[in-house]
Amino acid sequence: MAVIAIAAFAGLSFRLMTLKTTSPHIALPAFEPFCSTGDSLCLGFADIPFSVSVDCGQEAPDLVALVDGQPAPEALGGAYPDYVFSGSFAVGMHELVLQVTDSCGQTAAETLSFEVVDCQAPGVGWVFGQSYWYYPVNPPHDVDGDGELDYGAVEVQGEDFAMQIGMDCSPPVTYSIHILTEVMDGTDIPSPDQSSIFVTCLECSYNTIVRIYAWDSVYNPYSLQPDSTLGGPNFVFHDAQLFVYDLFSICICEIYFTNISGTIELDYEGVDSVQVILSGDANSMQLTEQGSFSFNNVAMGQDYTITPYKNDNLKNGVSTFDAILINKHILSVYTIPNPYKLIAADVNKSKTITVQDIILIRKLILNLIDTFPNNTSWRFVPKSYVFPVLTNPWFEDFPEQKVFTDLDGGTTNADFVAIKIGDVNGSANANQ
Ligand SMILES: [Ca+2]
Ligand SMILES: [Ca+2]
Ligand SMILES: [Ca+2]
Ligand SMILES: [Ca+2]
Repeated sequence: MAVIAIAAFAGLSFRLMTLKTTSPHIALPAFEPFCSTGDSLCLGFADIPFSVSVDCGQEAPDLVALVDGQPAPEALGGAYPDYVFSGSFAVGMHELVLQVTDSCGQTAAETLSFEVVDCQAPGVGWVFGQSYWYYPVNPPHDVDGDGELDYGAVEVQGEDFAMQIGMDCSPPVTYSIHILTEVMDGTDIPSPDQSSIFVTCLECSYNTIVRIYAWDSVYNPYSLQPDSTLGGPNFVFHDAQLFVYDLFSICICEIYFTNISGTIELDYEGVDSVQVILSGDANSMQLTEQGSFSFNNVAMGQDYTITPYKNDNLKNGVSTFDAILINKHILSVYTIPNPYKLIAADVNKSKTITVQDIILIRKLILNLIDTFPNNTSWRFVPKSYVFPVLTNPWFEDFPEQKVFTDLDGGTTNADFVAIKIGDVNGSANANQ
Protein backbone atom coordinates (compact mmCIF):
# COMPACT_ATOMS: atom_id res chain seq x y z
CA MET A 1 0.00 0.00 0.00
CA ALA A 2 1.29 3.44 -0.87
CA VAL A 3 0.48 6.62 0.85
CA ILE A 4 0.38 9.76 -1.21
CA ALA A 5 0.46 13.08 0.49
CA ILE A 6 -1.14 16.01 -1.15
CA ALA A 7 -0.53 19.33 0.38
CA ALA A 8 -2.73 22.20 -0.39
CA PHE A 9 -1.43 25.58 0.38
CA ALA A 10 -4.25 27.46 -1.11
CA GLY A 11 -5.97 29.11 1.70
CA LEU A 12 -4.94 28.32 5.18
CA SER A 13 -5.99 24.88 5.45
CA PHE A 14 -3.63 21.96 5.31
CA ARG A 15 -4.98 18.61 4.55
CA LEU A 16 -3.33 15.25 4.40
CA MET A 17 -5.17 12.71 2.30
CA THR A 18 -4.27 9.06 2.16
CA LEU A 19 -5.08 7.15 -1.06
CA LYS A 20 -5.13 3.38 -0.69
CA THR A 21 -4.41 1.07 -3.70
CA THR A 22 -4.72 -2.75 -3.60
CA SER A 23 -2.21 -5.40 -4.64
CA PRO A 24 -2.75 -7.31 -7.86
CA HIS A 25 -5.10 -10.26 -7.58
CA ILE A 26 -4.99 -13.65 -9.33
CA ALA A 27 -8.32 -15.45 -9.75
CA LEU A 28 -8.07 -19.19 -10.38
CA PRO A 29 -11.00 -21.41 -11.29
CA ALA A 30 -11.34 -24.89 -9.83
CA PHE A 31 -9.82 -27.58 -12.01
CA GLU A 32 -9.63 -31.37 -12.06
CA PRO A 33 -6.63 -33.62 -12.63
CA PHE A 34 -5.44 -33.80 -16.22
CA CYS A 35 -5.17 -37.06 -18.20
CA SER A 36 -2.23 -38.59 -19.98
CA THR A 37 -3.57 -40.91 -22.66
CA GLY A 38 -1.46 -43.08 -24.89
CA ASP A 39 1.65 -40.92 -24.72
CA SER A 40 4.89 -42.85 -24.89
CA LEU A 41 6.66 -40.10 -22.92
CA CYS A 42 3.89 -40.19 -20.29
CA LEU A 43 2.99 -36.56 -20.83
CA GLY A 44 -0.44 -35.10 -20.37
CA PHE A 45 -1.83 -31.76 -21.49
CA ALA A 46 -2.70 -29.36 -18.63
CA ASP A 47 -4.74 -26.25 -19.22
CA ILE A 48 -5.43 -23.78 -16.37
CA PRO A 49 -7.19 -20.52 -17.19
CA PHE A 50 -6.90 -17.65 -14.72
CA SER A 51 -7.41 -13.91 -14.59
CA VAL A 52 -5.45 -11.06 -13.04
CA SER A 53 -6.70 -7.77 -11.79
CA VAL A 54 -4.59 -4.72 -10.91
CA ASP A 55 -5.73 -1.27 -9.91
CA CYS A 56 -2.46 0.57 -10.17
CA GLY A 57 -0.88 1.71 -13.38
CA GLN A 58 -2.06 1.67 -16.91
CA GLU A 59 0.29 -0.96 -18.29
CA ALA A 60 -0.24 -4.71 -18.28
CA PRO A 61 1.35 -6.35 -15.27
CA ASP A 62 4.39 -8.58 -15.46
CA LEU A 63 3.53 -12.25 -15.15
CA VAL A 64 5.90 -15.08 -14.24
CA ALA A 65 5.12 -18.80 -14.03
CA LEU A 66 7.35 -21.28 -12.23
CA VAL A 67 6.66 -25.00 -12.62
CA ASP A 68 8.36 -27.16 -10.04
CA GLY A 69 10.72 -24.23 -9.39
CA GLN A 70 11.63 -23.68 -13.04
CA PRO A 71 10.51 -20.64 -15.07
CA ALA A 72 8.05 -21.66 -17.78
CA PRO A 73 7.44 -18.54 -19.93
CA GLU A 74 6.27 -20.69 -22.88
CA ALA A 75 3.37 -22.02 -20.77
CA LEU A 76 1.74 -18.60 -20.41
CA GLY A 77 -0.72 -17.34 -22.98
CA GLY A 78 -3.47 -14.79 -23.22
CA ALA A 79 -3.51 -11.09 -22.47
CA TYR A 80 -4.50 -8.96 -19.52
CA PRO A 81 -6.77 -9.67 -17.75
CA ASP A 82 -7.41 -13.27 -18.99
CA TYR A 83 -4.55 -15.70 -19.20
CA VAL A 84 -4.07 -19.41 -19.60
CA PHE A 85 -1.35 -21.61 -18.28
CA SER A 86 -0.98 -24.69 -20.53
CA GLY A 87 1.48 -27.28 -21.71
CA SER A 88 2.42 -30.94 -21.63
CA PHE A 89 3.66 -32.19 -18.30
CA ALA A 90 4.84 -35.54 -17.02
CA VAL A 91 2.49 -37.84 -15.15
CA GLY A 92 2.52 -36.89 -11.45
CA MET A 93 2.01 -33.89 -9.13
CA HIS A 94 3.38 -30.48 -10.10
CA GLU A 95 3.72 -27.19 -8.24
CA LEU A 96 2.83 -24.03 -10.13
CA VAL A 97 3.74 -20.56 -8.82
CA LEU A 98 2.15 -17.56 -10.58
CA GLN A 99 3.67 -14.16 -9.76
CA VAL A 100 2.24 -10.88 -10.93
CA THR A 101 3.79 -7.44 -10.59
CA ASP A 102 1.87 -4.33 -11.48
CA SER A 103 3.41 -1.16 -12.87
CA CYS A 104 3.50 0.35 -9.39
CA GLY A 105 5.81 -2.44 -8.30
CA GLN A 106 3.24 -4.22 -6.17
CA THR A 107 3.34 -8.03 -6.39
CA ALA A 108 1.12 -10.97 -5.65
CA ALA A 109 1.71 -14.70 -5.98
CA GLU A 110 -0.40 -17.84 -6.01
CA THR A 111 0.94 -21.33 -5.49
CA LEU A 112 -1.10 -24.29 -6.57
CA SER A 113 -0.67 -27.97 -7.28
CA PHE A 114 -1.92 -29.74 -10.33
CA GLU A 115 -1.81 -33.38 -11.27
CA VAL A 116 -1.34 -35.21 -14.54
CA VAL A 117 -2.86 -38.67 -14.16
CA ASP A 118 -2.12 -41.78 -16.20
CA CYS A 119 -5.48 -42.54 -17.84
CA GLN A 120 -4.14 -45.20 -20.22
CA ALA A 121 -4.78 -48.93 -19.70
CA PRO A 122 -1.80 -51.26 -20.14
CA GLY A 123 -1.12 -52.49 -23.66
CA VAL A 124 -0.95 -56.28 -23.57
CA GLY A 125 -0.52 -58.99 -26.21
CA TRP A 126 -2.65 -61.95 -25.14
CA VAL A 127 -2.63 -65.68 -25.74
CA PHE A 128 -5.90 -67.34 -26.70
CA GLY A 129 -5.55 -70.36 -24.48
CA GLN A 130 -3.28 -72.15 -22.00
CA SER A 131 -3.10 -75.79 -20.99
CA TYR A 132 -2.15 -77.13 -17.58
CA TRP A 133 -2.16 -80.43 -15.77
CA TYR A 134 -2.99 -81.34 -12.23
CA TYR A 135 -0.22 -81.80 -9.69
CA PRO A 136 -0.61 -84.05 -6.67
CA VAL A 137 -1.62 -82.33 -3.44
CA ASN A 138 0.53 -84.10 -0.90
CA PRO A 139 -0.74 -84.73 1.70
CA PRO A 140 -4.23 -84.12 0.32
CA HIS A 141 -5.86 -81.00 1.74
CA ASP A 142 -8.40 -78.42 0.68
CA VAL A 143 -6.30 -76.02 -1.39
CA ASP A 144 -9.16 -73.93 -2.77
CA GLY A 145 -11.23 -73.64 0.39
CA ASP A 146 -14.39 -75.19 -1.04
CA GLY A 147 -14.62 -77.73 1.78
CA GLU A 148 -13.63 -80.67 -0.44
CA LEU A 149 -10.37 -82.51 0.08
CA ASP A 150 -8.15 -82.06 -2.96
CA TYR A 151 -5.90 -84.78 -4.37
CA GLY A 152 -4.76 -82.82 -7.37
CA ALA A 153 -4.69 -79.13 -8.18
CA VAL A 154 -2.97 -76.57 -10.29
CA GLU A 155 -2.52 -72.88 -9.61
CA VAL A 156 -3.19 -70.87 -12.75
CA GLN A 157 -1.66 -67.39 -12.89
CA GLY A 158 -3.39 -64.62 -14.78
CA GLU A 159 0.04 -63.49 -15.94
CA ASP A 160 0.43 -66.74 -17.94
CA PHE A 161 -2.08 -65.41 -20.48
CA ALA A 162 -0.11 -62.24 -21.28
CA MET A 163 2.29 -62.79 -24.14
CA GLN A 164 3.91 -59.39 -24.14
CA ILE A 165 3.43 -56.15 -22.32
CA GLY A 166 3.94 -52.70 -23.73
CA MET A 167 5.32 -49.78 -21.73
CA ASP A 168 2.97 -48.42 -19.09
CA CYS A 169 3.39 -45.05 -17.37
CA SER A 170 2.41 -46.52 -13.99
CA PRO A 171 4.29 -49.75 -13.50
CA PRO A 172 4.14 -52.43 -12.33
CA VAL A 173 1.35 -53.98 -14.42
CA THR A 174 -0.32 -56.80 -12.52
CA TYR A 175 -2.77 -59.47 -13.70
CA SER A 176 -5.83 -61.09 -12.23
CA ILE A 177 -7.74 -64.15 -13.43
CA HIS A 178 -11.44 -64.87 -13.18
CA ILE A 179 -13.84 -67.55 -14.39
CA LEU A 180 -15.95 -65.83 -17.04
CA THR A 181 -19.26 -67.33 -15.93
CA GLU A 182 -18.62 -66.10 -12.37
CA VAL A 183 -17.89 -62.61 -13.69
CA MET A 184 -21.07 -62.71 -15.77
CA ASP A 185 -23.32 -63.87 -12.95
CA GLY A 186 -21.77 -61.41 -10.50
CA THR A 187 -20.29 -63.96 -8.07
CA ASP A 188 -16.79 -62.67 -8.88
CA ILE A 189 -16.23 -58.94 -9.22
CA PRO A 190 -12.76 -58.58 -10.72
CA SER A 191 -10.12 -56.78 -8.71
CA PRO A 192 -6.31 -56.80 -8.89
CA ASP A 193 -6.15 -59.04 -5.80
CA GLN A 194 -6.92 -62.32 -7.56
CA SER A 195 -3.64 -62.96 -9.35
CA SER A 196 -4.25 -66.71 -9.57
CA ILE A 197 -6.92 -69.35 -9.17
CA PHE A 198 -6.73 -72.99 -8.13
CA VAL A 199 -8.30 -75.58 -10.36
CA THR A 200 -8.81 -78.81 -8.45
CA CYS A 201 -9.84 -82.31 -9.47
CA LEU A 202 -13.50 -81.58 -10.00
CA GLU A 203 -13.47 -83.28 -13.34
CA CYS A 204 -10.93 -85.44 -15.11
CA SER A 205 -10.38 -82.66 -17.54
CA TYR A 206 -11.42 -79.10 -17.17
CA ASN A 207 -12.12 -76.61 -19.90
CA THR A 208 -13.45 -73.15 -19.24
CA ILE A 209 -13.18 -69.56 -20.38
CA VAL A 210 -11.28 -67.24 -18.11
CA ARG A 211 -11.26 -63.46 -18.12
CA ILE A 212 -7.80 -62.00 -17.54
CA TYR A 213 -7.36 -58.42 -16.37
CA ALA A 214 -4.19 -56.35 -16.68
CA TRP A 215 -4.05 -53.45 -14.19
CA ASP A 216 -1.60 -50.59 -13.93
CA SER A 217 -0.57 -49.11 -10.57
CA VAL A 218 -2.08 -45.65 -10.69
CA TYR A 219 -5.12 -44.17 -8.99
CA ASN A 220 -7.03 -42.63 -11.87
CA PRO A 221 -10.05 -40.77 -10.50
CA TYR A 222 -11.81 -41.18 -13.86
CA SER A 223 -11.37 -44.96 -14.19
CA LEU A 224 -14.67 -46.85 -13.81
CA GLN A 225 -13.93 -50.03 -11.91
CA PRO A 226 -15.57 -53.46 -12.42
CA ASP A 227 -17.47 -52.95 -9.16
CA SER A 228 -18.99 -49.75 -10.70
CA THR A 229 -17.10 -47.35 -8.42
CA LEU A 230 -15.22 -44.46 -9.97
CA GLY A 231 -11.50 -44.19 -9.39
CA GLY A 232 -8.77 -46.81 -9.35
CA PRO A 233 -6.21 -48.36 -11.65
CA ASN A 234 -6.59 -48.44 -15.41
CA PHE A 235 -7.25 -51.92 -16.76
CA VAL A 236 -7.91 -53.97 -19.86
CA PHE A 237 -9.26 -57.51 -20.05
CA HIS A 238 -9.24 -60.47 -22.42
CA ASP A 239 -11.11 -63.78 -22.53
CA ALA A 240 -9.10 -66.96 -23.07
CA GLN A 241 -9.55 -70.71 -22.96
CA LEU A 242 -8.21 -72.61 -19.96
CA PHE A 243 -7.62 -76.36 -20.22
CA VAL A 244 -6.54 -78.57 -17.33
CA TYR A 245 -5.80 -82.25 -17.94
CA ASP A 246 -5.27 -85.12 -15.56
CA LEU A 247 -2.15 -86.26 -17.41
CA PHE A 248 -0.82 -88.28 -14.50
CA SER A 249 -4.12 -89.80 -13.36
CA ILE A 250 -3.93 -87.99 -10.04
CA CYS A 251 -7.59 -87.22 -9.77
CA ILE A 252 -10.08 -89.80 -8.67
CA CYS A 253 -12.36 -89.23 -11.57
CA GLU A 254 -15.80 -90.38 -10.72
CA ILE A 255 -17.59 -91.75 -13.72
CA TYR A 256 -21.13 -92.81 -13.09
CA PHE A 257 -22.63 -95.60 -15.11
CA THR A 258 -26.17 -96.04 -16.24
CA ASN A 259 -28.30 -98.11 -18.63
CA ILE A 260 -29.90 -97.68 -22.00
CA SER A 261 -32.60 -100.26 -22.57
CA GLY A 262 -35.65 -100.67 -24.70
CA THR A 263 -38.08 -102.87 -26.52
CA ILE A 264 -38.55 -103.41 -30.23
CA GLU A 265 -42.08 -104.44 -31.08
CA LEU A 266 -44.02 -105.43 -34.15
CA ASP A 267 -47.71 -104.84 -33.52
CA TYR A 268 -47.04 -104.91 -29.74
CA GLU A 269 -45.08 -108.15 -29.92
CA GLY A 270 -41.34 -108.19 -29.17
CA VAL A 271 -39.12 -108.94 -32.20
CA ASP A 272 -36.33 -111.43 -31.66
CA SER A 273 -32.76 -111.29 -32.93
CA VAL A 274 -32.66 -107.64 -33.90
CA GLN A 275 -29.06 -106.40 -33.83
CA VAL A 276 -29.04 -103.33 -31.60
CA ILE A 277 -25.95 -101.24 -32.16
CA LEU A 278 -24.66 -98.78 -29.57
CA SER A 279 -22.30 -96.20 -31.05
CA GLY A 280 -20.87 -92.82 -30.11
CA ASP A 281 -18.72 -92.52 -27.00
CA ALA A 282 -18.89 -96.31 -26.60
CA ASN A 283 -19.45 -99.13 -29.09
CA SER A 284 -21.37 -102.29 -28.45
CA MET A 285 -23.92 -104.62 -30.06
CA GLN A 286 -26.48 -107.07 -28.79
CA LEU A 287 -29.40 -109.11 -30.09
CA THR A 288 -32.91 -108.62 -28.74
CA GLU A 289 -34.48 -111.41 -26.75
CA GLN A 290 -38.25 -111.34 -26.93
CA GLY A 291 -37.87 -107.80 -28.21
CA SER A 292 -35.81 -106.46 -25.31
CA PHE A 293 -32.27 -105.18 -25.04
CA SER A 294 -30.29 -103.36 -22.39
CA PHE A 295 -26.83 -101.79 -22.47
CA ASN A 296 -25.66 -101.65 -18.88
CA ASN A 297 -22.69 -99.72 -17.46
CA VAL A 298 -22.78 -96.95 -20.03
CA ALA A 299 -20.96 -93.82 -18.81
CA MET A 300 -23.23 -90.93 -17.97
CA GLY A 301 -22.80 -87.55 -19.58
CA GLN A 302 -21.62 -88.97 -22.90
CA ASP A 303 -23.28 -89.08 -26.31
CA TYR A 304 -24.70 -92.29 -27.80
CA THR A 305 -26.75 -93.52 -30.72
CA ILE A 306 -28.90 -96.67 -30.74
CA THR A 307 -29.49 -98.22 -34.17
CA PRO A 308 -31.50 -101.45 -34.64
CA TYR A 309 -30.74 -103.61 -37.68
CA LYS A 310 -32.32 -106.77 -39.05
CA ASN A 311 -32.05 -108.03 -42.60
CA ASP A 312 -33.10 -111.68 -42.73
CA ASN A 313 -36.20 -113.80 -43.48
CA LEU A 314 -37.20 -111.54 -46.34
CA LYS A 315 -40.38 -113.54 -47.00
CA ASN A 316 -41.63 -113.35 -43.40
CA GLY A 317 -45.27 -112.19 -43.70
CA VAL A 318 -45.04 -111.33 -47.37
CA SER A 319 -47.73 -112.91 -49.56
CA THR A 320 -49.81 -112.24 -52.66
CA PHE A 321 -52.39 -110.75 -50.34
CA ASP A 322 -49.96 -107.89 -49.49
CA ALA A 323 -49.47 -107.21 -53.21
CA ILE A 324 -53.26 -107.06 -53.61
CA LEU A 325 -53.63 -104.59 -50.73
CA ILE A 326 -50.90 -102.36 -52.17
CA ASN A 327 -52.60 -102.44 -55.56
CA LYS A 328 -55.93 -101.47 -53.97
CA HIS A 329 -54.16 -98.67 -52.10
CA ILE A 330 -52.74 -97.38 -55.37
CA LEU A 331 -56.23 -97.56 -56.89
CA SER A 332 -57.66 -95.78 -53.81
CA VAL A 333 -60.10 -98.57 -53.05
CA TYR A 334 -58.30 -99.44 -49.81
CA THR A 335 -56.33 -97.27 -47.38
CA ILE A 336 -53.25 -98.71 -45.73
CA PRO A 337 -54.11 -97.96 -42.09
CA ASN A 338 -51.02 -96.39 -40.47
CA PRO A 339 -47.64 -94.85 -41.30
CA TYR A 340 -45.75 -98.02 -40.29
CA LYS A 341 -47.70 -100.14 -42.79
CA LEU A 342 -47.20 -97.44 -45.43
CA ILE A 343 -43.44 -97.74 -44.86
CA ALA A 344 -43.84 -101.54 -45.13
CA ALA A 345 -45.57 -101.14 -48.48
CA ASP A 346 -42.72 -99.04 -49.89
CA VAL A 347 -40.64 -102.11 -50.68
CA ASN A 348 -38.11 -100.33 -52.90
CA LYS A 349 -37.64 -97.46 -50.34
CA SER A 350 -38.62 -94.82 -52.90
CA LYS A 351 -40.77 -92.83 -50.42
CA THR A 352 -43.74 -93.57 -52.68
CA ILE A 353 -46.04 -96.55 -53.08
CA THR A 354 -46.20 -97.62 -56.72
CA VAL A 355 -46.48 -100.66 -58.92
CA GLN A 356 -42.70 -101.09 -58.57
CA ASP A 357 -43.28 -102.18 -54.98
CA ILE A 358 -45.84 -104.78 -56.15
CA ILE A 359 -43.39 -106.10 -58.75
CA LEU A 360 -40.72 -106.66 -56.07
CA ILE A 361 -43.19 -108.58 -53.88
CA ARG A 362 -44.15 -110.82 -56.83
CA LYS A 363 -40.46 -111.47 -57.63
CA LEU A 364 -39.86 -112.39 -53.97
CA ILE A 365 -42.77 -114.81 -53.92
CA LEU A 366 -41.48 -116.38 -57.13
CA ASN A 367 -37.99 -116.68 -55.59
CA LEU A 368 -36.57 -114.44 -58.30
CA ILE A 369 -34.85 -112.21 -55.70
CA ASP A 370 -33.41 -112.84 -52.26
CA THR A 371 -32.89 -109.20 -51.19
CA PHE A 372 -34.88 -106.02 -51.59
CA PRO A 373 -32.73 -103.68 -53.66
CA ASN A 374 -32.01 -100.53 -51.65
CA ASN A 375 -33.87 -101.85 -48.59
CA THR A 376 -33.51 -104.16 -45.60
CA SER A 377 -36.14 -106.71 -44.63
CA TRP A 378 -36.93 -104.75 -41.45
CA ARG A 379 -36.96 -101.08 -40.56
CA PHE A 380 -37.28 -99.52 -37.11
CA VAL A 381 -38.67 -96.15 -36.05
CA PRO A 382 -38.30 -94.77 -32.50
CA LYS A 383 -41.59 -95.29 -30.67
CA SER A 384 -41.40 -91.71 -29.39
CA TYR A 385 -41.42 -90.31 -32.93
CA VAL A 386 -44.69 -88.70 -33.91
CA PHE A 387 -45.39 -88.61 -37.64
CA PRO A 388 -46.56 -85.09 -38.50
CA VAL A 389 -48.78 -86.43 -41.30
CA LEU A 390 -50.13 -89.91 -40.57
CA THR A 391 -51.05 -90.57 -44.20
CA ASN A 392 -47.60 -89.56 -45.45
CA PRO A 393 -44.69 -90.92 -43.36
CA TRP A 394 -42.26 -89.30 -45.84
CA PHE A 395 -43.57 -85.80 -45.16
CA GLU A 396 -40.24 -85.35 -43.35
CA ASP A 397 -37.34 -87.79 -42.95
CA PHE A 398 -38.37 -90.01 -40.05
CA PRO A 399 -35.62 -91.17 -37.64
CA GLU A 400 -34.37 -94.75 -37.62
CA GLN A 401 -32.02 -94.23 -34.69
CA LYS A 402 -32.29 -92.88 -31.20
CA VAL A 403 -29.66 -90.27 -30.28
CA PHE A 404 -28.78 -89.37 -26.68
CA THR A 405 -26.67 -86.32 -25.89
CA ASP A 406 -25.13 -86.00 -22.40
CA LEU A 407 -26.79 -89.20 -21.23
CA ASP A 408 -28.67 -88.79 -17.96
CA GLY A 409 -28.62 -91.11 -14.99
CA GLY A 410 -31.28 -93.74 -14.39
CA THR A 411 -32.44 -96.08 -17.10
CA THR A 412 -32.97 -94.44 -20.45
CA ASN A 413 -35.58 -95.91 -22.77
CA ALA A 414 -34.92 -96.49 -26.43
CA ASP A 415 -38.07 -98.20 -27.70
CA PHE A 416 -38.68 -98.84 -31.38
CA VAL A 417 -41.57 -99.86 -33.58
CA ALA A 418 -40.55 -102.65 -35.99
CA ILE A 419 -41.69 -102.65 -39.61
CA LYS A 420 -41.50 -105.84 -41.71
CA ILE A 421 -41.01 -104.67 -45.25
CA GLY A 422 -43.59 -106.03 -47.67
CA ASP A 423 -46.05 -107.06 -44.96
CA VAL A 424 -48.96 -104.70 -45.14
CA ASN A 425 -51.64 -106.78 -43.42
CA GLY A 426 -49.58 -107.62 -40.31
CA SER A 427 -49.08 -111.35 -40.89
CA ALA A 428 -45.30 -111.37 -40.16
CA ASN A 429 -44.04 -113.44 -37.27
CA ALA A 430 -42.10 -111.38 -34.71
CA ASN A 431 -40.09 -114.40 -33.63
CA GLN A 432 -38.55 -115.28 -36.96
CA1 LIG B 1 -1.29 -46.81 -17.50
CA1 LIG C 1 -11.08 -78.24 -2.47
CA1 LIG D 1 -41.93 -97.60 -53.42
CA1 LIG E 1 -48.64 -110.15 -45.10
